[in-house]
Amino acid sequence: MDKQSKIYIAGHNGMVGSALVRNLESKGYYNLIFRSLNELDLTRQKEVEIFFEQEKPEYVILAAAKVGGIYANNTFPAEFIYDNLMIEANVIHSAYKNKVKKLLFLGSSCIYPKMSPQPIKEEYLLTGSLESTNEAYAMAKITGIELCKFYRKQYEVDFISAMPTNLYGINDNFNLETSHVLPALIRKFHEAKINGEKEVVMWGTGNPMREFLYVDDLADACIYLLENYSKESHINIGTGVDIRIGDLSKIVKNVIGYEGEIVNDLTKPDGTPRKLLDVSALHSVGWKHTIELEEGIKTVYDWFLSSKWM
Ligand code: GFB
Repeated sequence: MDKQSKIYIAGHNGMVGSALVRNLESKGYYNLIFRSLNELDLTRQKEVEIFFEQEKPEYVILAAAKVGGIYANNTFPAEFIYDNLMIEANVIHSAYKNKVKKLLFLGSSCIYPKMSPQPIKEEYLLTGSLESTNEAYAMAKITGIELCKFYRKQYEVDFISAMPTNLYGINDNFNLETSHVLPALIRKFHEAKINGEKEVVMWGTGNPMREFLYVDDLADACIYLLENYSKESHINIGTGVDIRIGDLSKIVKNVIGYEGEIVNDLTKPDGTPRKLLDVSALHSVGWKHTIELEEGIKTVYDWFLSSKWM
């Protein structure tokens, strides 16, 4: 990739897409193109075809997706599978038709079997049953990997896939019904502190383990892979370290300075017990994360205090 390469970031308004734009700009890439949802609906095949024929991007990062936390995934599975399948199929096919030099598809660590051995190696894909709370999303993301693999095989295109672990960062979704755990806890502890509430409710038992990567690290890894990785196999992106949700809630509580109690809502699902990624392939390519969890949470909390969510 040259600094003048024409790079299309699909999903540039989201938490991941906006971090990709920041990272590319900081590295001097200036020929970036994007479209907001009301300009281009990626689930509409014709719109995507016209966009690619007119713009002819040289590189594509597919960070557009319907995403959400455990409750949203479990409650709206039809939307999660349909929207994601359509986006992936339309963008990947148009990228092939319009001779895109390289495409990076972003998936998720939930593609792996629920009971995978830990840490999870790339080759564990499709070796067991999926976690039921996010099966629809996982099926769509697995299909995205397979699309890249088969277009690579049949058409010899340089389409690669990366599987990030659980992400967090600025521009995250803090809606308590649809968000992931970290923004939810930040918002809950903050509001409880401000309102002098005696307790904060955490979903599930607090026993599941999760691995968290700050979104600016993820963006840096993506650009690094575009510049340095061209293999058929998808590659994991994570820190290689995980934490109990119960312990995570104590860190967030301390960062925010809330002094009340934490109680568990056992009517809410735990989801998969553990999904720690094996990041040895990523390390051997030459990339490692730099932002540790507590530091990242402090940055997000500062951002949250002056965001639209306040
Ligand atoms: O982040 P999260 O929603 O998604 O939940 P997953 C992680 C864990 O935190 C679960 C618990 O065990 C939740 O029960 N948790 C505790 C909470 N309190 C809360 C809360 O207030 N809100 C939320 N949201 N969780 C998602 C998948 O799974 O991970 C997606 O559904 C995607 O498909 C994403 O893969 C990365 O880690 O369980």
